[in-house]
Amino acid sequence: MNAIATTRPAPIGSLADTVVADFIRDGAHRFAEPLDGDACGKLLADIRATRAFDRNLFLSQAEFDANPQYTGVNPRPGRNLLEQFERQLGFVEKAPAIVEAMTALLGPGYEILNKKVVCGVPSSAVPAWLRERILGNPVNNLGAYVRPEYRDVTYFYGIDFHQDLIDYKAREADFLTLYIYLHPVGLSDAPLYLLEGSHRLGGSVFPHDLTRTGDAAWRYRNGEHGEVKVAQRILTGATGFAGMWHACTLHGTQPDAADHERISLRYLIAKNGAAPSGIDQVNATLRGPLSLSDTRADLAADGSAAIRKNTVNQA
Ligand SMILES: O=C(O)CCC(=O)C(=O)O
Repeated sequence: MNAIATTRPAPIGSLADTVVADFIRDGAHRFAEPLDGDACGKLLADIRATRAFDRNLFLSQAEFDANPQYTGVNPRPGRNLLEQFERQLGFVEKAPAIVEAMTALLGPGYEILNKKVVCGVPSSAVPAWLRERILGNPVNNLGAYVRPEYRDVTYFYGIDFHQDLIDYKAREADFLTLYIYLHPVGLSDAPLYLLEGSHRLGGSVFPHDLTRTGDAAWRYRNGEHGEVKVAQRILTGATGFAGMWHACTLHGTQPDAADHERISLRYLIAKNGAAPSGIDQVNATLRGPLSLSDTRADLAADGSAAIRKNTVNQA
C-alpha cells in the first residue's frame, strides 16, 4: 500500500484528526462509509469458489492424532490465498478514507506487515470430535486441524479477548489492525467484540484479567499498571464495513453461530519511518508498556492449549 506523501497539516475536523482522537480515546475507529460493495461481493465470490467452507476443510481425528502440528499452520508468504487476489485489493488499499487514516496514524511511508483472509467457521462445519476437543479453549484458531492445502486462510471458532501485539514479542505497538467484512455481519456471524479504551493500559500478557461489571461493561486490570473500566462494542456491520484498532486494544469473537461461514479481510499495517505520526501521540497516552518480552501464558511447549478459560464467550 503506497500512501501519497503530504507535508500539509490535516484540516481541523478532518478524518485524520478524528482517527487520532478516536485511537486516543477508544483505541479504535470505525469508518463511517463502507468500502465498495461490488468489489467486496466479487472478491467474496472468488474466495468461496476456491473451496467449500465445510467439514472437508478438516483432517480426520486419526490423521490429526497421528502427527499433531500446532505451529506454522497460518497463512504465510507463498501460502496465502490473498496473494492470488492481489489485483482486486485496490478497493481497500487505495480507498481515500483508508489512505488518509493510515497516513494520519502511521505516517506516509506506512507498510503492510500482513494481510489475509479470516474465516469464522460455523459450528455445522466443525467435526464433533474437534468441537469436543477445543471446547472452552481461549484461542480456537483451527489451523492445526485444517488440511495443509487449506492453510492459506486463518480459520477461527472464536478467540478470547486478546491484543494483536500477542503475535509480536518485543515489537513496539507501532501498528494497527484493519478489518473488513465482505458480507453483512450480524450478531450470529461471529462479529468482533471490542473493549473500547482497553489499549490505555499498554501491552499485557494473554490471557487478560477481565471482570464483567454490567451488560456491556468490563473492569480490566493490567497488574502494576492499574485498571480501567471499558465498554464492550460489538462490531456488526454491512458489506464493506471497515474498522481498525490499536495493537493493545482487546478484542475477540465468539464461535460463529450462523449456518454459514463469516469471511473477512485482516490487515496489519505498521509505521515505517522515524518522523512522528498519530500513533506516537496515541502511544504517549498509554499507562503500560509499549512492548512485551512475553505475550502469552496459555500455551504448552508444543503450542497446544495449556489452559481452558474463555471470557468472550460469557460476553
Ligand atoms: O476473525 C475472527 O474471528 C478473529 C479475528 C481476530 O481477533 C484477529 O485476527 O486478531
